[in-house]
Amino acid sequence: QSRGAIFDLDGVIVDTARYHYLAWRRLASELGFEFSLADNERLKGVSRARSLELLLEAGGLSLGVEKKAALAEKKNRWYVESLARMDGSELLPGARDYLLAQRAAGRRVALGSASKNAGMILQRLGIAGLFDAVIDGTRVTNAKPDPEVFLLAARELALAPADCVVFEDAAAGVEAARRAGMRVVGIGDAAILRDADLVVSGLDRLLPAASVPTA
Ligand code: G16
Ligand code: MG
Repeated sequence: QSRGAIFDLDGVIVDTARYHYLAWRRLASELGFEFSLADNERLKGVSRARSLELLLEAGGLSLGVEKKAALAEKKNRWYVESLARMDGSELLPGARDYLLAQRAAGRRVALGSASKNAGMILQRLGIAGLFDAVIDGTRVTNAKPDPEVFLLAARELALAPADCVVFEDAAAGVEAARRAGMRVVGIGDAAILRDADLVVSGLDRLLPAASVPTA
């Protein structure tokens, strides 16, 4: 039985991937190329800087450091604009109930996200108070699949990595959790999340029937 539960944000608690995609597509369009939803798959769970590299690669562009910094900032402005309209209705099914169930079971709960906007997103969703520790893109140097984000989360929860279980939707995140020495529940497609200990389609699938509201 694990004593700590560490949750990824995008794809596990909320579907911000849609907003990331719209902003990246707008940037690609300004740069003169198309960026499809299929192209966007590779950007999931990956840092902003690395996402831009993948986008430019898809468009066959090679740009200088300063230009890239300006483009990443522009994309982030559009993304943050779209977050301003976000509220608790955008929580993925079962997310709030599952976080509450973890706390009720006495587990310590942490966020382990690549996003530099995670704090604001938790506030907008109204769930910031459900986390004992929040480790996000502002606090780590090495992006997933490096285990840094999850190791830091365990340390802040004052737990050993072996006492923690990670919930992740991206292959890079599953690898990061493995490298941290943690068990991992994949959220999404078992074919993509092959290295997870267990894969379910969403946190709602992990809720006991008794805690699913009947009315
Ligand atoms: C999320 C998304 C990625 C995004 C990254 C950085 O990660 O899945 O697509 O590029 O955060 O986000 P930002 O530009 O807001 O710093 P996660 O780890 O929550 O799945
Ligand atoms: Mg994710």
